[in-house]
Amino acid sequence: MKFVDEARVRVQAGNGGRGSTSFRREKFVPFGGPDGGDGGNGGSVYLRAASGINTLADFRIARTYRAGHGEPGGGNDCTGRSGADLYVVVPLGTVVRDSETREELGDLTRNGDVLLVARGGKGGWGNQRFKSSTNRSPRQFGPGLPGEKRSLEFELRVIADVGLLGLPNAGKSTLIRAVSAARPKVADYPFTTLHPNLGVVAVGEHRSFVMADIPGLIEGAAEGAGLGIRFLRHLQRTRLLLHLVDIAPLDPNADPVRDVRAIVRELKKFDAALAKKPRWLVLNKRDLLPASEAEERARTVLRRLRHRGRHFLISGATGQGTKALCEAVMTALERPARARARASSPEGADASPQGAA
Ligand SMILES: Nc1nc2c(ncn2[C@@H]2O[C@H](COP(=O)(O)OP(=O)(O)OP(=O)(O)O)[C@@H](O)[C@H]2O)c(=O)[nH]1
Ligand SMILES: [Mg+2]
Repeated sequence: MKFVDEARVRVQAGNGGRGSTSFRREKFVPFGGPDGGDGGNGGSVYLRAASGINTLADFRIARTYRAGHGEPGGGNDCTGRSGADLYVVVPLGTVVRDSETREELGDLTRNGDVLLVARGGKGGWGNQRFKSSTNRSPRQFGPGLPGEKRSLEFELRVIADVGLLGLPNAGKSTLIRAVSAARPKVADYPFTTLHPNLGVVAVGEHRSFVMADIPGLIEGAAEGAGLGIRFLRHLQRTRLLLHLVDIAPLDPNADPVRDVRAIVRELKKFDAALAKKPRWLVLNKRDLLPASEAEERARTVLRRLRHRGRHFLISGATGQGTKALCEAVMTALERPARARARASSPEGADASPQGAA
């Protein structure tokens, strides 16, 4: 199915039913008094997150989701039936905003999370509620309140622990294929990947993390170059970024250092918080060079970038170094949040050349 990560929908809760005006009429009971029941409440509209779906494609056609109306009250103190609530199922990671006020109404990140988006109208009072010592045969009734109506915007941000970042052709999809069961297309032209792919990376028994592969990023993406930067939203929930760099680019004029910097600039333009996430450099395609030259190039790139975070020299194609990379990612994710924050600060940054194999 087509991947869609933005949608607009309208939701309309049910109206409350009208209260009833009725009087008790019974043999041998004169002046039976008012007995009009209340109207039923209108149904509400809720969103419910479910893990089975991973796109907003179902919402491509804008439509209105309506809950049921409450039924009118009846005589003999009968309350009207309430309108049925409506649960609209959305993918995990859906951020919900009111289109008019721009207010964020909720973020559904866990399976089964429920969010009320339009409250049903209360049923109106039946006439018996209006009786008093001075008005013993009231004819008033409550009309029932209208249900809430809203226009919503959904934005899907996939839920992953680690995100892959890099120029087109850096080898992101090749890496996720090598370490998980995800099967995104790999090809030697830029922008092969057009939407995010998620893969579960198993590291030994009962230890795993979720990796997100997104379309490649190029300089000027914030201004719309290439596929733009909108896909970066899918990295916002991750805790760690793996920045893939091709150390043996085909183009003789390509400069990996300049490219890394360009990507960091695009990250900052999109979201300063994203640019501050721990980012490890993954120098890829080592199989294309003799080992000594690959290591020499890696050293040069790291020195010129003054990269203080961790780095790895791998080949997604042959799998060399990918196991060590995944082990390190897993260990970093397992560390308590406080220790992680310390490790990613510049002072605590890991300057030792570990994981270089
Ligand atoms: N020799 C070698 N080739 C690689 C390696 N990793 C990727 N490639 C090749 O590089 C090309 C691009 O790989 P992809 O995995 O599609 O790159 P990507 O980063 O996902 O690219 P986009 O989806 O366009 O952003 C393909 O021809 C891959 O076969 C590697 O480690 N070694
Ligand atoms: Mg790709």
